[in-house]
Amino acid sequence: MAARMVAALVCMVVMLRLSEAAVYKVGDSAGWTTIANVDYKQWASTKTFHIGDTVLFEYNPQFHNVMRVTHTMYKNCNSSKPISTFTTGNDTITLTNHGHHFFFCGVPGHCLAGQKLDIHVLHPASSTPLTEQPSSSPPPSTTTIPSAGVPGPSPSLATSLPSVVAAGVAAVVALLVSLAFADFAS
Ligand SMILES: *[C@@H]1O[C@H](CO)[C@@H](O)[C@H](O)[C@H]1NC(C)=O
Ligand SMILES: *[C@@H]1O[C@H](CO)[C@@H](O)[C@H](O)[C@H]1NC(C)=O
Ligand SMILES: [Cu+2]
Repeated sequence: MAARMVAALVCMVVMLRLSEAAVYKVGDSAGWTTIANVDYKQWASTKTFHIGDTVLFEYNPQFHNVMRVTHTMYKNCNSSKPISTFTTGNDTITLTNHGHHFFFCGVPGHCLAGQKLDIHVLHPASSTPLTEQPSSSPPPSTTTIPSAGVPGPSPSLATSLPSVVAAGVAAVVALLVSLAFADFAS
């Protein structure tokens, strides 16, 4: 019962989050630029991005652009093969999947000057507890075997069998030994 209530709450939180898709203006009032010395890493670290959120790049398109790139290109400020390029000066990009989204300005020197942005969209982790719900079906009925010696119906029959065999062998050995001593004694 409690588990179902928790699951329902998690669902509600997820739905609330989805309906609250936020718009983040990159660099806030400074926008997407090199002259204001915006620390875009710092800017991103103060936000929690979710799937469905939008980032807005606002800049003068005469001086800047936005390139979406791979991690390798991001690290090296390599603008030779961007995934996509935006040039309007008012570019909104909706984050549709989790993980890292790498951007920089493709104008020579600007990425190296720090005009680069790594947006980490969180994995929708709240969905994982849903898969771990305790099963609502009744526990599998156990048929008790009325045989002595074998301890109940064990799911690990393979591991319990050798010990049963060993016990049997030991019993036989003990019997033979005791018989041998009985022979000597008589
Ligand atoms: C930039 O990336 C391209 C394609 O991925 C590659 O061929 C080139 O060698 C890279 N340049 C540098 C300087 O890393
Ligand atoms: C940027 O685009 C949005 C709509 O996508 C619009 O509301 C806004 O006024 C635009 N801003 C500028 C500076 O053009
Ligand atoms: Cu630039």
